[in-house]
Amino acid sequence: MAALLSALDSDNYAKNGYLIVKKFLTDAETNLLHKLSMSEEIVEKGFDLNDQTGKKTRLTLWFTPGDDSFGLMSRSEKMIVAIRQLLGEKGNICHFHSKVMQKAPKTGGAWEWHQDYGYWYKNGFLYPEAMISVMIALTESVKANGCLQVLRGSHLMQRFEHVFIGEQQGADPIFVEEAMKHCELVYAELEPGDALFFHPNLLHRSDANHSEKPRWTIISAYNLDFNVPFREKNPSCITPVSVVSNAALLESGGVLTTQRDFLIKEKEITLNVK
Ligand SMILES: O=C(O)CCC(=O)C(=O)O
Repeated sequence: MAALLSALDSDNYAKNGYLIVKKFLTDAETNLLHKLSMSEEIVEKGFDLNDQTGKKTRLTLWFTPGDDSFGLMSRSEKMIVAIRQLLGEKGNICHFHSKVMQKAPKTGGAWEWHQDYGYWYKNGFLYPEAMISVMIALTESVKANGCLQVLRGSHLMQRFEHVFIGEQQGADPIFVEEAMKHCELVYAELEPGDALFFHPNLLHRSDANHSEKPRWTIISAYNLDFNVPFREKNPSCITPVSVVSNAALLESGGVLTTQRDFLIKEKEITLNVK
């Protein structure tokens, strides 16, 4: 498979802990996924997480990447090629989970400073370097509607202690304060179709959505199969993905499978399976 990222992209990811790829999805692909993400089936399978002020952010999370349009996107050749370039050749690429993040206008809540590996460590994954997240903007995601903020280069500080802050797990605030003295705060603004690849130890957060516009994204998380977690019961994260062509997403015409292994809040959220 041909390389998607340049050597400079890979260097920037290693140095900064994140990489923005503009127009990773075409407008047609983005519109298709955006429409599906607003369907009753997806919204209804989601759950709310309260931020500290009581504002809610809604997410719908599933593990196995199926044959529907979301699964075809997360298994597409361009996605897997890019991840291979960033994670290297040490193992086969597996899909841990994907989630549709729904930040409603005016009411969508904030996310505390955290590292994804703050959660995933507790699932028993031992090798953060074998993991990565990819956020794709389905709507514009900018400062006004609560885009992701990152501390550039903070992944090099390794994992911080995470504690429950309301319903979310946040990195120890004293350490975050210190990290902010060393790292530049970047608002990772995205246009629809742009992708943000980020390292599991990158500190990130987002503000509530105070604007009139929704902020919808999808985040897919991946793992290399040698990184076998000792507390995660869903096998998706150690099952190599079956790669599909880039054309498959549009060819699907917008298909949704509701027979999925969705995360249900009541049962599992307290086990750190975000
Ligand atoms: O969607 C957001 O603004 C933040 C999401 C996030 O930080 C995460 O899923 O790890």
